[in-house]
Amino acid sequence: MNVINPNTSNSMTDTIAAAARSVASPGTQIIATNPSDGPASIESHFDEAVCSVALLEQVMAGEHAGMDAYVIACFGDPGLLAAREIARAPVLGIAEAAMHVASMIATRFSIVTTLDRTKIISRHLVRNYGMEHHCARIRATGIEVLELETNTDAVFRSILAECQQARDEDDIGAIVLGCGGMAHLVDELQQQLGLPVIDGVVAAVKLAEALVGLGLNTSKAGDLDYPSAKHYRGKFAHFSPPRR
Ligand code: 2AL
Repeated sequence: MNVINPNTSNSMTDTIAAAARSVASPGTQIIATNPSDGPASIESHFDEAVCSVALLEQVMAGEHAGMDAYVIACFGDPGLLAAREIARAPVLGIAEAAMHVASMIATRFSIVTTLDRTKIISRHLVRNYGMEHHCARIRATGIEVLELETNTDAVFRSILAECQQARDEDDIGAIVLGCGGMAHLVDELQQQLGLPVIDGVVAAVKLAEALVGLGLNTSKAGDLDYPSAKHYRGKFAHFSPPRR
């Protein structure tokens, strides 16, 4: 399984890889990657658009190598539907996985994410995934994505404080963490909060294993079929969808 961190932070990829491996079944090989080109962190629509290009290159390479599943380990699920179009194997986003898992163990959850401006990205996903009934509130901590890598006590305490407010004010049964770089905090947060805290990385890994176990691939009947063959010019020529 290829767990792709679409930002270029190697240390965040290590955090994500450790979380993924902590839940992976013995027969699952976790290949954690990040592109070498692109934004250091993803916290705007622009970051998302730019990172998607390199992310899709990784999925294309994975398809050539016969990868059996992909996880897009960024909470905006950038490039998810485009990745599904070019992949035979299942592709899961961590926001999608976390929200679906949360909705199965609690009727209502809140999302605790990074910067205020990223809330709109989560809000669009909540709507797209039909989670409006389940998502009580989207909360920002004001923490930048790369600050999570500093792993300081202050960062943890800010996230914990926002989660405590969510627990006490939002009438919820679970909290969804709104960044792949929060994966290492989930156990400690859950212990201190006394309610389920869901990290999308581990949720996506387990759901991807389930889909692989069920023998299910991305449907090529309908809108997720491979893009129709055409020529892409210039530096994007290698993306040209082939005739199949
Ligand atoms: C993210 C994430 O998960 N990784 C990243 O670079 N940005 N999402 C977020 N809401 O900050």
